[in-house]
Amino acid sequence: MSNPKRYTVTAALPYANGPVHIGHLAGCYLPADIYVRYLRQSGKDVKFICGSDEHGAAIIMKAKAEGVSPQQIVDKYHGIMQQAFTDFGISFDVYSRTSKKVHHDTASEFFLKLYNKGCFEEKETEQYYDAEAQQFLADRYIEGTCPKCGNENAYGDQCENCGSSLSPTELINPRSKLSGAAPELRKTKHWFLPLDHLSGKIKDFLLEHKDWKPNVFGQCMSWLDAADGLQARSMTRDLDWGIKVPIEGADGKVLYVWFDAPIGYISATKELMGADWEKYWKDDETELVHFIGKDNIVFHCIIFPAMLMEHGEFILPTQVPANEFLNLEGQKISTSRNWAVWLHEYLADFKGNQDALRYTLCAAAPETKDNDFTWKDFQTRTNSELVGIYGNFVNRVLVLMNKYYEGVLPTPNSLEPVDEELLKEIEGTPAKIAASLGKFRFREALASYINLARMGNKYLADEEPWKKIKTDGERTATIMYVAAQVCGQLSQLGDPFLPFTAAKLRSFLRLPLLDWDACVSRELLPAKAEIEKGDLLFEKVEDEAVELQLQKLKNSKPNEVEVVEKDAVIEPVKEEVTFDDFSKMDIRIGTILTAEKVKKADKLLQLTVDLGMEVRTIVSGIAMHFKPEEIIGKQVSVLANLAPRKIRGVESKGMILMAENSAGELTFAQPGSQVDNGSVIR
Ligand code: B3M
Ligand code: ZN
Repeated sequence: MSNPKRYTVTAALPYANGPVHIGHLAGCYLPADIYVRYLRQSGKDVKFICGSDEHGAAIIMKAKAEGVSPQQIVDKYHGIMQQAFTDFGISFDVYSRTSKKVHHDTASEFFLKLYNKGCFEEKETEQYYDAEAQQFLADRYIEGTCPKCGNENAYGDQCENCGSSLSPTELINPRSKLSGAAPELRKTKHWFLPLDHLSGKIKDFLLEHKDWKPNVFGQCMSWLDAADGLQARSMTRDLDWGIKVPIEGADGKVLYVWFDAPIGYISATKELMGADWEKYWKDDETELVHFIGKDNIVFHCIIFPAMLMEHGEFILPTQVPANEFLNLEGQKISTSRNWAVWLHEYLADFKGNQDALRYTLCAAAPETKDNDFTWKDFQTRTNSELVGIYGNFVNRVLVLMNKYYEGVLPTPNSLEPVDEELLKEIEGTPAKIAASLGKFRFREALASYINLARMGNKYLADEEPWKKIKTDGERTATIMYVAAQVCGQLSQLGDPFLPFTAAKLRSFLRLPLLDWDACVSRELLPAKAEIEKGDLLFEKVEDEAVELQLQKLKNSKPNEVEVVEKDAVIEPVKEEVTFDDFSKMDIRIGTILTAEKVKKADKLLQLTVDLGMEVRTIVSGIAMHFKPEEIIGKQVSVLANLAPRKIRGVESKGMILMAENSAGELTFAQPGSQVDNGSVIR
């Protein structure tokens, strides 16, 4: 839309089952905030909508793991997240929660409308049921191997490795997260959104948005073009936590969390605007922008739009600027392994230093591909760019201005080309940043902003007013006047990126926050304006602080609660056997003498093992876990009387015994100390 009347900007509703970390910020909340601050400053009518997503199996699982009620979980994390967002300067107009009545009502009405229009297909299907736990299993309660990429820990609704959206029955080797057992299929009734029948409409809609970021548009197209196309998706679940399905005969069923959550954007707008909410959702001249992380693309670009289309009264998203993922110190951020930088902890450890994190997260944002956050990089950027260039420049200007002119801006004299050049840059920067932000290129926008500080710093260093003051008062006045204009512009255009710093600087300069268009000026501070001496804008990040954070990460124990939630797939004990059964097995200790890869078989190693009485050839499927050279000489347990088998043309006599954890990692079953080869295990 070229000149929309208003903007509804949403940021993904975070699940209220854990605090916010830097990955969330870089992927979604920070770019959304920058964009909205910019729109506000441009005088646009914009509402920035967010809130906690308090339904779904993710919440129930967390409650189970912590041994408290789902309500206690959402209350706790809603509070932590809301506080952290506020303290970090994420300027939502409303931060609601999906447990509110307005949301339950809105989502129920939405469902009913679709139901009454006959939009749903009512289907009796077979669903996974955990007989031990006596309940149907929500998608997130089922894990298994992704049929698309082979990731062994894919969820029933989604594979986080390849981004595919899945249905639980597609998983290979499914297992229940409740009991670890293989679930069984049972009949249950649900209401499906027939995405298969809607795919024509969805495609037309998407094809109008070739302007979306390539990573977003590409993912949408691959969905549509998938061999099996779009599938009907159930909008209800067998669960007892969530919004009750508002029709007869649906006892024990709630709305699918991905049905109710995006409607949460609408409910939150109602909460914010009261009777005036509709134009933000029903007027064609409203631009609807969803900021999300890449794992939410399908829900915002396909499923929610399909819901909105079927409903009929709503506008559709016009932009979905999703980012990729941020890694941390070279590893994937992981809640379960506690490998994260939690926002509330950062805010406590680096008090008053919000902008340093905002700066690094924006400068290193995973805009087009996954990117890495490192504490070293954070330190370098803060110390050399913010403290060394920006802060240093502003401080010099303010101090000199007070020293030479008692804080009153001098009148400039004739301008030299260097002055003109800098003034032009000041004047042109608002448009440059605006152009970048219009394309959701936040890194580029920030670079233009910081470039201004860089140029100011260089100007001052080149012109050396501290020397000229002794010989050339006229020239010095001009230099100081021009340098002050850079400060003025930094204090204005900084609001989206570094709001705390920009506000501080405006207070030193005694400037209000001006309209973006008013910043297209080379004189934000007229001669005779009075400014203050101010104070340092940024704090240096010391080596010790970095060391402390790295240490914290190193010591970060897997979060036990989360581990229970994610990895508790300890295999149940197999059927009982008699002692006789057991004693049929001949398990011996042997030493691996040689090991080499089997040609054209990625997983196989061919070993020779000294079993005391003889040396055996054994083919073992462990090549993905061990390099041949690292296992030679190791003592291992061997099932010695397993019937010989030919594997890839090699006769394998026996089997190496391994311990496999729930993550599929292998270690040898080994004697505790060196023993004679051929020793018997019984
Ligand atoms: N709560 C998923 C997530 O936090 C989900 C987003 C909802 S947006 C409507 O990744
Ligand atoms: Zn996958």
